[in-house]
Amino acid sequence: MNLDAQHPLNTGLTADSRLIQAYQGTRPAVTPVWFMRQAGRSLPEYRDLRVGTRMLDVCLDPELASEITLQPVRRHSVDAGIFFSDIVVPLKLVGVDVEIVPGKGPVLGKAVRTAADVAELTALDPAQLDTALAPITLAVKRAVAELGTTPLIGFAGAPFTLAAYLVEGGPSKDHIHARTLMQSDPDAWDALMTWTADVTGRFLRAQVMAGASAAQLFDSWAGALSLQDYSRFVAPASTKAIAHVRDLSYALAPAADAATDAPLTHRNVPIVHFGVGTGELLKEMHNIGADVVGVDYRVPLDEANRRLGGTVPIQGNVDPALLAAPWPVLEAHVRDVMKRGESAPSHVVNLGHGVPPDTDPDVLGRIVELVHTVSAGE
Ligand code: 1CP
Repeated sequence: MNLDAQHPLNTGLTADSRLIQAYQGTRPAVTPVWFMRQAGRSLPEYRDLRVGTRMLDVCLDPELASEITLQPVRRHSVDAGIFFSDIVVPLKLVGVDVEIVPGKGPVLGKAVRTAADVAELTALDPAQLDTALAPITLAVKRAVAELGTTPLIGFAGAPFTLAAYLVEGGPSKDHIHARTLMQSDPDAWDALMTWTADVTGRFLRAQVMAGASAAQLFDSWAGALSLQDYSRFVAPASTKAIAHVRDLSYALAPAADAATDAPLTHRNVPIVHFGVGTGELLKEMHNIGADVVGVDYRVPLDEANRRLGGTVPIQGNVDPALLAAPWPVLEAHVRDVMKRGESAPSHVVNLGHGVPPDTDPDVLGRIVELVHTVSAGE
């Protein structure tokens, strides 16, 4: 389905941006860079705005959510905004009892541990989201209107990462209850994953329809799984989640010197897939229908590219721990990441996971400058 004519990919505002070029597999003249968790606690202006507010209330306030989305773009001149929200927002909107506890993360009123719990959860109708997502649509529209030629990335949690929170009842280290459930009751697991894919897929689609130029699926905790379990118990649901945006396309404006009756070229909205500790899963994570694979800091990009077969645009993989290292150490690391990234068809510089909250924001600005000047050969 072609996105509407006002969408920034169709108006031409973002279709030729460095980010979208790189996501489409073309190496732009200057390498694009953005940071996972670039909005948030590392920014004093974010901390000021958040005083006395609850995280999920902020996510559902279009003015605040769009403002926070814009803060890191203004400050760091990154090549993309990432929509400020959270992976559990669609769960909240469909009626799940979930809160985001400061310093901890998402906490559920009740853990989903049995087939009966799954039946109770999946009785909540994902179609409700089509109206409940209105504040998200509004926030995306506001942010996109301000971003102009800078593309906005929409995002959602992959079914497994969301299921890990649902089954554990909150953050956990090795997601052991979720991994038990998939093996001990595959039918209940399948019902849970299918429902979650529908809920999170609708959240992602709403963001792209409202103006996001790319979509990123975060399967942050997929690295807890073996390749075999990932393929059997997770990949099919991630494919279902992505199917909600896989059909969305835009028309490339004909080049100025091309004959005006030349047929328009349609491109799919690019989809990025990222997880932590997923070095063994990279190929499978591409195969679920993603265009771009995000790589954490554990696998060097030339090796990641080899594992992916040499044809897949990659994103990553500066080690977040080095953001607090002396600049010469960090600079050498970023240059090494860029060098190794040259092996892939195209590369978007990012971190191997999110910005740590105590990061000096000036360091992020210095990385952006370094990536842009080094890649431009200045
Ligand atoms: O009060 C606060 O500041 C709460 C901290 C916070 C923030 C800023 C949470 C709670 N979520 C967010 C925003 C957020 N979450 C964004 C947008 C900001 C940006 O990227 O610039 C995004 C993309 C997410 C996605 C998210 N939430 C993921 C996937 C990405 C990742 O880091 O792996 C996950 C796993 C979550 C769950 C979550 N929400 C919040 C926390 C602290 C956590 C992780 C908890 C845990 O370790 O299990």
